[in-house]
Amino acid sequence: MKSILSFLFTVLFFSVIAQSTDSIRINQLGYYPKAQKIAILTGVPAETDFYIVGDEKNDTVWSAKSGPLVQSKNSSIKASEVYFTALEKEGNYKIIVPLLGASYPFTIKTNVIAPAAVAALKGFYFIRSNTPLTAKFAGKWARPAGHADTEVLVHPSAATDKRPAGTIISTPGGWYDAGDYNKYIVNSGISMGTLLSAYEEFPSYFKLLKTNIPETGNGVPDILNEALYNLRWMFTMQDPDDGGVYNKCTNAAFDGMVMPGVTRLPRYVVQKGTTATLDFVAVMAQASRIFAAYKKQLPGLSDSCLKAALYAWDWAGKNPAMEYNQNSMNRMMHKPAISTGGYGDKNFGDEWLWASAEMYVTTKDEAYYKLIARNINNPLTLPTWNNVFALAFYTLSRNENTVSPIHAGDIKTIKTAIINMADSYKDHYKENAFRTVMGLTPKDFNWGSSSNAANQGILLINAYKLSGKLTYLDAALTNVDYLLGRNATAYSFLTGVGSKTPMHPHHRPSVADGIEEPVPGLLSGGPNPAKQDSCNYLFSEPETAFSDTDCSYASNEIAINWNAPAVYLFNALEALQFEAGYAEKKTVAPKKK
Ligand code: 9MR
Ligand code: 9MR
Repeated sequence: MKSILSFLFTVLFFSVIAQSTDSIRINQLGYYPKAQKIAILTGVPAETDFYIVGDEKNDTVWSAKSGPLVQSKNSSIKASEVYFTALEKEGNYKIIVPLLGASYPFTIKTNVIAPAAVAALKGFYFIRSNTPLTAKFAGKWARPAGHADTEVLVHPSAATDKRPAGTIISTPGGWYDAGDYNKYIVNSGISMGTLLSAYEEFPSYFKLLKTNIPETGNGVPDILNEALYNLRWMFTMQDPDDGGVYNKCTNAAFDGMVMPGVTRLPRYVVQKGTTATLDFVAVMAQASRIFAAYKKQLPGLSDSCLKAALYAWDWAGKNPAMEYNQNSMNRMMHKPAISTGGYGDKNFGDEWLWASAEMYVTTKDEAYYKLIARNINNPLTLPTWNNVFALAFYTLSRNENTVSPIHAGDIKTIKTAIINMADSYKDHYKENAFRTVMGLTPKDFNWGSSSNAANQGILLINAYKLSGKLTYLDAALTNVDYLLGRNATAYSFLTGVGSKTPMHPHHRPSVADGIEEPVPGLLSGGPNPAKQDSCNYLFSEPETAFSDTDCSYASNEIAINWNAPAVYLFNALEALQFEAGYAEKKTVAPKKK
């Protein structure tokens, strides 16, 4: 009895401690020396005393009171701000709140976001499909290759005269989409577009970034090496007989929660579609112009990309609105029925815009501009897998110099749209309880909400690039803080990065590999009050509806279209920290001879 009581006491004691630590919301990596520094307290009155102590000697370096209580718009939480921007000295720290205890440790230093920047990109290596992950690159997460996909069946929905149902084709490689083991062209589209754009925006930074993958050191930047792994798979998804692109390479139904390659169920390529084909066009066109600079290492690649893009464009012209509607496909009694992710979308305007923008910038052929002009006046929205409109705006403004001066008016329209949207973020985040751009509206919290935070950050970075105004970058940084822990859940959403990170993502290898820590560098989907998975959630409000259980695919899955904008955002800040004045470049003292 006594031991039960003391056990209960211990459990209670530690859960109170953990809750207190969690009540001090910080960026769990830390802050750049000269950037804005904010932490948020919850569950305490306004103007609560706090101290900041050095991690090792525990001497107080800063003390003040938190701000007034702010009611969050996205939950019942009342928050008060801890503001310590003027603490610029590099070091390891903790925030002490006598009412609560100590925060997780954090660091103030140059390159402070680098662990997240590298890990998020490395995350893509960990979800490569048909490659064995070796200990040299994967550490304790080494595993054999997954699905080979060298014998994939043409599903009846995709049958043609030349490739009747049951034809065996080979479509190996590529990343797994998410927690599941299927490979979807639509979601590859936005993910590849985002990674390639990150490179196109910051080439000199990425030329130096290494992620310890098998290709590292081959003369091609690792972000492009990683993208190329998936690009090679995308090529195989184009029907050589007509240029159209299959929606996905998939099981009929989701695999169980087992390691990849354990199940040997048949794999299929299913029906071609206009969104898949146009996303393919956009990626191939963008890849063609980016890999043109690597002709020595990758001879012929750039030309092959353009050829594939042109062929797919041709198919899309003949099939301008072919929807992938999995339910109606299944109603047509095609066997087997397909129940994996649909990524179905019946609005084609944004895919047409993105594909024509990439084709135009790569080829400078005015014929593509006609389609750009047709769609350009639609409202700018945050990118999602089913709305890639913004990717066209980013590409056109980034490559302004290749756009003919006769379209100067349109470029102005595009820039204004980006700046206006960025203003709506930067002008209001200081009113937000967590002082982040994320969560200005409860609508930010849906399936994959973490990607909204990352994509808002990217929008702001584009605005900074266009205007040179640092306030946009300051605002982008608040969403870095959000993703790394300054949020209503107290989680840093990137596995393995930060003190409190998801331990049970809906990710099959992380569940099945017998290793306690999940595969690192994967961005959890984040709060989603719709809770479509009906799993166990402790909280249900928009910004708290997060469940770190592997059941929860609606709040705690991982996915390539969420990791890609995180790669962009974290690396963009690392790339810009010096020109922004957030940090000073260390001059390395010359070595004495
Ligand atoms: O694992 C699947 C995940 O990748 C999807 O996002 C999710 C929604 O389509 O579905 C998951 O699979 C579940 C299926 O839908 C229902 N049976 C249990 C499966 C594993 O949780
Ligand atoms: O990210 C997708 C989300 O927007 C949809 O609401 C959801 C249900 O259709 O599907 C999500 O995508 C999943 C895909 O269908 C299968 N692989 C896992 C993806 C992430 O959960």
